[in-house]
Amino acid sequence: MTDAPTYSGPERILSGMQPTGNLHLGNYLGALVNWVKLQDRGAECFYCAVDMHAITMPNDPGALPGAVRSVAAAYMAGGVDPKRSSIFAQSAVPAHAELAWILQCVARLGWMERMTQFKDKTGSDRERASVGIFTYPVLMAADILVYKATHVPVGQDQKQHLELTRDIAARFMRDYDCAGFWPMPDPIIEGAGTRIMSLKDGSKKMSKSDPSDLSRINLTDDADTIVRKIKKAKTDPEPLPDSVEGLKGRPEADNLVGIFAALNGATKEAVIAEFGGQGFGAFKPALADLAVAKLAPVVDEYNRLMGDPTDIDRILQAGAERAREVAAPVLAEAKRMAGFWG
Ligand code: AQP
Repeated sequence: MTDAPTYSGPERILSGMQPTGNLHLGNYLGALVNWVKLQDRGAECFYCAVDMHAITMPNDPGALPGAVRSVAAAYMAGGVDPKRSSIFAQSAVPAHAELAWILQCVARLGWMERMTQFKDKTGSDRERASVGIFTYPVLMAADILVYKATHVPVGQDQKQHLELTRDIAARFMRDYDCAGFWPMPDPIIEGAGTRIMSLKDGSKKMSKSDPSDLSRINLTDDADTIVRKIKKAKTDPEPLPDSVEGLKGRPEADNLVGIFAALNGATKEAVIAEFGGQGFGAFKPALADLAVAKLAPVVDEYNRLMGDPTDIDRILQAGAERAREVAAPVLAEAKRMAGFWG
């Protein structure tokens, strides 16, 4: 018996963020810092602003193109280099949507119904949710597979969607008898910042759509705002514990320690070794200083880039051209295997 062929193509990196508001510290520490590091891996990188995902929830179409530019500027301000990575708008590459339809016919309803983010995002209002918010993990699978991406740097909340992508790829290759056509994309969920929580409620993830701006640090916040938000962040009355285990059951303390660790490229153990036993009166100013030192250059660069929207558009155009080039043969092959005419 001969072994089924496995994927043997080049490594490729793909990830994206929704242009649904200002990017925040969670997006930055959970995903963007890893995107930047991965540019040194030698693999081609594709980083898109997923505007097709953005319309799954109520949104302002007039603001969407500007939001895409803002996301692109935030990527670059955070360290994504357009000379080494393709930065583009998802909607500028129609292959995402075309492949998504084929993959919707491969994914099973039962798989989709297990997606926890759909339940979180729609809550009790499920009947009024768009079909898009239900099927968007399949579009995400298409975003990844259309480039044959081998690695996908994301935050913890996207782990389940990556597992779904692998299930869809495996099922497609089985149904269409094309083992080795797609890689099994690996999530890269690394560092102390893979799940940054709200500054106002340690049980909720930091999110663009949280109505309270005090719940998050935006990548557009100036130094005074960052300091104020950290000062107002929810904590408990106890000093920081002497060991990381002592953070259990203290979600807000755990979150602030995690943010410090992620900003410093360190571990929670290292933070506890330095601040264990100290109160938030001492820890918060140190965290605020660190956050300002790390984020102020990003905010300055973002503001500079946003001053020249024409240049951002030029980068988005070039990125989309390269993305279309890579996606076209993958889509053509998937269509051929699905038996489409022509
Ligand atoms: N709180 C977080 N901690 C760590 N990583 C996070 N990510 C998002 N929030 C956190 C990661 O950022 C990337 C882009 O996320 P997204 O913008 O596409 O969508 P999202 O996960 O739905 O982010 P938001 O902020 O919660 O947006 P809204 O409020 O619009 O739904 C992903 O890699 C994600 O894991």
